[in-house]
Amino acid sequence: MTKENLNTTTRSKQVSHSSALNTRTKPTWCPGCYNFQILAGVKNVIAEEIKKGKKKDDFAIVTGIGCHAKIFDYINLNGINTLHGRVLPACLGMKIGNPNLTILGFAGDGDAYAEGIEHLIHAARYNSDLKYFVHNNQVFALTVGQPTPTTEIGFKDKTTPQGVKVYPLNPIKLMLASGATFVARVFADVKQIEYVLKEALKHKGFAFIEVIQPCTIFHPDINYKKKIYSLEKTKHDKSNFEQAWKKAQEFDYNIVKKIPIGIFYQTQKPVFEEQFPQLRELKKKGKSWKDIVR
Ligand SMILES: Cc1ncc(C[n+]2csc(CCOP(=O)(O)OP(=O)(O)O)c2C)c(N)n1
Repeated sequence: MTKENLNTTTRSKQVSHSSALNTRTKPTWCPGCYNFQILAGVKNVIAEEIKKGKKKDDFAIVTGIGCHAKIFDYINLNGINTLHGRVLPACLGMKIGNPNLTILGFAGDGDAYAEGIEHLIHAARYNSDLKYFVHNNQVFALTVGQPTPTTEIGFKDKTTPQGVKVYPLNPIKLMLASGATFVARVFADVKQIEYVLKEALKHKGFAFIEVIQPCTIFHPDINYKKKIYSLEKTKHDKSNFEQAWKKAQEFDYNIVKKIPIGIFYQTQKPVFEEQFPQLRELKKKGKSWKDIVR
């Protein structure tokens, strides 16, 4: 494919000069945007996987629409830049088409918790082997900063001049209640992204990863960095649902006293695609439907 194809929604991206994962597209995120941290962390881990023997074509990425979604143009992997709110159905479709793919989804908080909320609940129930990042900057950033379901009470913008009046959604609690088998939250820092993605790749099933990410323009850091502490440095037992539920309540996305980060909960449940003989067969043979259907 040529560079001119970059605006198409589904394509193999350009192989570039320096690293196999780089593209020729220059990032247009704002200077200091935390998306750069997420991009670097993800690329580092995938590059490491490739070094260990995985092929580039073993991975696929799916993004929604928003600032976060530009990541699609900056990682040279196959995938779909899909519709706003529809990251998870696209991921699931790809997984059913080729269960051998390692699929990473990237959504914004608007994308994931507003337009796409129904898919999130069912993705947690299905437990398909997908890794899903939510870039939570607590605003619809690309459309210039309107509140999302996780924006704090009192936040004002042009669409909400009297301030947000409704209590924010707690996605960690939502995921726990929906049956997710891997529930994590990290801060948008390259090391934390690397850590959580490595753990998520080892996990068999749906991995929900929320990334707390201030938006430098529309929702700057409101003391997040100072209030974060790592669950891994406490006695938190990630296999204990009650502990995870309790920890999930420490940050309600409204009043920021302390923010636990790390893996809240991890368990094993049957993986969606492994319950169908046809998909198990594809997996065993390392094939996709296109290899066997004429
Ligand atoms: C179905 C649909 N609804 C609304 C929009 C308009 N829209 C485009 S980007 C965007 C904001 C995205 O916000 P978020 O998902 O939080 O991502 P961010 O830009 O903050 O990374 C919206 C509402 C759209 N493109 N499609």
